[in-house]
Amino acid sequence: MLEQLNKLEKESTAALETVSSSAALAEWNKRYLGKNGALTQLLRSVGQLPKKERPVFGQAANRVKVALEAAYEAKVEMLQRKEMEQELERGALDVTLPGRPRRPGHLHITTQTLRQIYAIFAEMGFQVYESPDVETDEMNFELLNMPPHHPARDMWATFWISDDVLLRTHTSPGQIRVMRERYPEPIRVILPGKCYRYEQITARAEHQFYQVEGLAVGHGIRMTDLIGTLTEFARRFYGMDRHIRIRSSYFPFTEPSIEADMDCIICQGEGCRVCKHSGWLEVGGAGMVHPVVLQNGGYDPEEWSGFAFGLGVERPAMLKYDINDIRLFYGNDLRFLRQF
Ligand code: FA5
Repeated sequence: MLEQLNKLEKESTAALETVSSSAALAEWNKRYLGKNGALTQLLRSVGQLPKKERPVFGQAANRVKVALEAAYEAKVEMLQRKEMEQELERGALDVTLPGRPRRPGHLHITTQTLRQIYAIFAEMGFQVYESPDVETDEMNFELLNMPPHHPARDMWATFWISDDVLLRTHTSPGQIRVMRERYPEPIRVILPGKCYRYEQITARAEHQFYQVEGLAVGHGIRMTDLIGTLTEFARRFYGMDRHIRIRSSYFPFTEPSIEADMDCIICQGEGCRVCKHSGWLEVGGAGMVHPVVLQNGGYDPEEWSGFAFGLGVERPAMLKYDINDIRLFYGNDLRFLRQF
């Protein structure tokens, strides 16, 4: 029987060498290792041997079984690799195809506009100063010369958080904060940030939007400095041939107060739909810092003077890039955002 076992080992090993497909391999497995395979049958017949020969045969048969099973596993692996290679050659899986690219993100149009504004004012010597979005009634109104019940408070529809805490309606409270921090230094800062108003949302008005406040405090600062600064801003932002006009206006924290307009960038002052046929577009509100406000910031109005202005951010961007609806800014529609 040992001889039979040796013969079987030689024969099955030789047969395995010639196997070249999965089907043939399965057939080989059935023939030698399967339930009724040659090796299995030989193992079963061990009982016919005289008792003392059984251990020697048993050991030999087990060795052959382990060897054939290992050879079988190796063949399975080899055939799988071969089949994969053949499939690759046939081109079923083209591993050279580029992956799906991820588009790199980019800065939001508001951030881009803010950075343009920072760059323009930086060249005129203005630093950026940030102040909080959540403010007190005192900062947002009282210290800006609007005591409780002052009718001018109605100019800003307010989101109140409690009786004396609110979401700032404008960046102007930053004026008080920066003055109190910098006194007795002269000041030249811009204060950018988000503002919140309890307002109807329309194509021109959001309830959250950005402003950039400007504040200069020093000795002998005059209205002409303010006009020059706003003119320079308009020319750098919209184009060097812009003209500015000044109208008188009212803000409780500036005296005198003005509105600055520029000639319409669409019709060059002729009159069109964008400027509502007036020839002029709003740039922002401004004025000379009110003596009460200077005092509240710690600066003696007898010695110091200053100017302040408040610019929108989305509205200037709408004009510059010809955007007809402010709601597009924060609608998160990539088809809009990717255009800038
Ligand atoms: C003010 O808020 C004053 N604090 C500006 C100021 C500062 C005057 C310093 C004098 C000295 P006003 O409410 O006009 O002013 O707002 C200023 C700008 O914010 C507007 O010109 C506009 O561009 C923008 N703005 C105001 N409300 C909205 C809104 N609902 N949606 C989008 N932009 C707005």
